[in-house]
Amino acid sequence: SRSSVSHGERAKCHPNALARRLFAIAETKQTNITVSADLTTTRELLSIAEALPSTLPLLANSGSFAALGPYIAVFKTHIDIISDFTSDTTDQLQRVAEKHNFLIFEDRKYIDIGNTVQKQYRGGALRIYDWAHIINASVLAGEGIIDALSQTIENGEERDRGILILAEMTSKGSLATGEYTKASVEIARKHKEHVIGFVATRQLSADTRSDEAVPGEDFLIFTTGISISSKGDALGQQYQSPASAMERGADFLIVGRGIYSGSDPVASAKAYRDAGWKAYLSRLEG
Ligand code: S5P
Repeated sequence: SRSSVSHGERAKCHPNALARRLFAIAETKQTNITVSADLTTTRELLSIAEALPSTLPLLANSGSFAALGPYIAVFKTHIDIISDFTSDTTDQLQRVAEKHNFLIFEDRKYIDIGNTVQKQYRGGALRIYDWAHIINASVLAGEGIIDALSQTIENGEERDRGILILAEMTSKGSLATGEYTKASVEIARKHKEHVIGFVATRQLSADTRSDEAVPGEDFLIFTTGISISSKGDALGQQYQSPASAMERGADFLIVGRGIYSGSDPVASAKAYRDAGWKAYLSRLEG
């Protein structure tokens, strides 16, 4: 199965340039970790990515400086929770991303009609298209949303842009199941130039795909709801371990509080990276 193929091999023949770049990053840095940096100030966001002297309570305990850049493949943001956002926030983040060789994923979860999401992606105060390599969208409203986002990418100057379809969710009672998840895969197949994969809790294309592999099809699975120590939170989040997620077919593990809310985010990032990479290597062997 394709899950036993290495990132390096997948990078060689993947049709999408951004996916190739991501596989190469993972291979070079030996990490499949996406940090979900759900922090609420520019300073916190930047200092968790890059070594900045931190006097903030959240990171002050870390002893030295938090700097996750070297240990992650992707840095995931919720840019609309930053209380002091200016374009400088994302300008600086882009600089750090280049320096540490990671991609930026804005977890905006587009969900509206095409005309609206184009404005939300391209413009507004956040100008997400300008700085986020990866975005995600729900197909609740149908296929048009993916057409709309793809069109924005095609008409823009940046070539290294990719879409993940939100095919499942980790929260309790999620309705993103069954037919919805199946439709997510079908829509992705029609938009392979720009849809690089899914946010999902398991390998999806094998479910809807019969035995024969579709040539040129290689969707990336980003799995959220990852924790080494917790089973969930008070608001319905449900966690599985890095090993379990990798077993189910994850390619990239998205970790939020498991990394940034502890007393030593760098040590936590290393622990998740080691667990994720070990599981990846044993999948290659198995
Ligand atoms: O199904 C999902 C999809 C996403 S993108 N479940 C999720 O939790 N997420 C996001 O992943 C969520 O918005 C948050 O940013 C992150 C999980 O954070 P954690 O602190 O629970 O690891």
